[in-house]
Amino acid sequence: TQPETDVPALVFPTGFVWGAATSAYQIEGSTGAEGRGPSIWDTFVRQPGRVLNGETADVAIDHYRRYRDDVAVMADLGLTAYRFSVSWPRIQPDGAGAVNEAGLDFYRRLVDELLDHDIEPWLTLYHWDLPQPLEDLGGWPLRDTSKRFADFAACVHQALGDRVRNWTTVNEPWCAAFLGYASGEHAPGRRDPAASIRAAHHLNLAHGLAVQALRAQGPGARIGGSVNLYAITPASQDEADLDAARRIDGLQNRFFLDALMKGSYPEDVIADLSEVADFDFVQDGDMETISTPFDTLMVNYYSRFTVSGKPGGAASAAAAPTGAGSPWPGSEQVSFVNGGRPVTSMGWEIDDIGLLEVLQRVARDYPGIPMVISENGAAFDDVLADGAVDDQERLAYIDAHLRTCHTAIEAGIPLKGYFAWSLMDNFEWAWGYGKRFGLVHVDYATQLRTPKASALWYADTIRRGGLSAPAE
Ligand code: PNW
Repeated sequence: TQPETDVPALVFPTGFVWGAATSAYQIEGSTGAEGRGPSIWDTFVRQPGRVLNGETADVAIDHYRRYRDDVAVMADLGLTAYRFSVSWPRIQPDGAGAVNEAGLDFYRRLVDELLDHDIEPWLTLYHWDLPQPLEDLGGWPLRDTSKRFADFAACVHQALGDRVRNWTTVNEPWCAAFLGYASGEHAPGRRDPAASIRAAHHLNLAHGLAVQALRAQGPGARIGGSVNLYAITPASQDEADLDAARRIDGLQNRFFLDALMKGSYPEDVIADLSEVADFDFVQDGDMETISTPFDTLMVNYYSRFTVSGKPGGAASAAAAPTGAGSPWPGSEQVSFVNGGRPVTSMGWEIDDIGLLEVLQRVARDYPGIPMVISENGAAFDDVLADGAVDDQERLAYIDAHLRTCHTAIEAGIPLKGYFAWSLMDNFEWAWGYGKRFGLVHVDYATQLRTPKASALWYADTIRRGGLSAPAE
């Protein structure tokens, strides 16, 4: 192998954001501490059969108490930015009204610690931990939840807007709506396709109302809308497979992109959903609210889906181990097959070219919006041996996707940053602690953090500002 020189062959632009991401429920633990209320995930993990091995996130990786150590790890890696989410039930235990200052204080301390280490905080307002009292009232299928979210957004911005510049509204509305309310593999675990479409609309509305609530407090915030996008390939050129690909692209990608960026829902998706939903929940002005201009499209990218219109494949590309319904309302007959690529331990196809397709597609169909990769990464079965984790597969995954980012930037696509998912191993939702996405290994028995080979390589990449030429 060649020695790593300090001049990388693939140089990223000055100011490129080099980050890593986490979310509150997956890392914090201390779920009963200092006035925090219950979230839908606290309820869900206690129901039998919802999470592999019945694991909970009551302790998770104890970040609530260890955040100073974790910021020190980030500083060691040389991250220029850290993406995290705030726990709504820590800040508003009832989901509305009374504010728990102790909850806000935690994020004030975290943000100050980040700023002290020259790490830019990128704050996500909602990463799936809805206060349980709001679910009891109806959850995301209920329109009022969007308004409660806008109030929450205003409250957090009032407390942290002086020191946090980058704000993201709703992480991956597709997952929150369809894994939460259609397939039921995520909290609150409902299997009600009609309700899931209402949830999707109200998550979009929550995004738009939050953009307006933040803007109302002044021009300081740079606001991001989040989507999880996939490259999608039909299993063959048969009409049934082509139609399946159109349907999945419609529900996964265009339903959210068109809403946020164009203020409309795609006509073909509305038609696909005609047996499920009549869209009577869309009120005058909603689509204008949802498409209120924002600053950055936060793109989470993991994989390519290969889809077929014929039975025989899986009901989804990413199904939980606990069994679930379909997360594809109106298109339950579509089946997911392997396209012949290597997979991660989630079974997700590895395809960095898919990331380029996704970025090109957004740049072409929704021109002008700056983009940031807000999540990208892979789970593998890591082995800690002699105090180190030699995770070459994860390193290669991130290397390949960063090369694609460089290609995209060279092609003129306005890509401003990259956040690896995840900074540390953590609670992987329905998979519990069974899947490790971290750059940093966590020993769940001792909470010891150990940077993996991928973390050391990422630190080196950040320090040099780019990547070496590909090995010959
Ligand atoms: C994203 N799917 O979740 C989330 O934003 C993270 O919290 C999560 O840990 C990460 O990706 C890895 O899973 C997803 O079933 C969960 O298609 C499931 C799906 C997609 C994204």
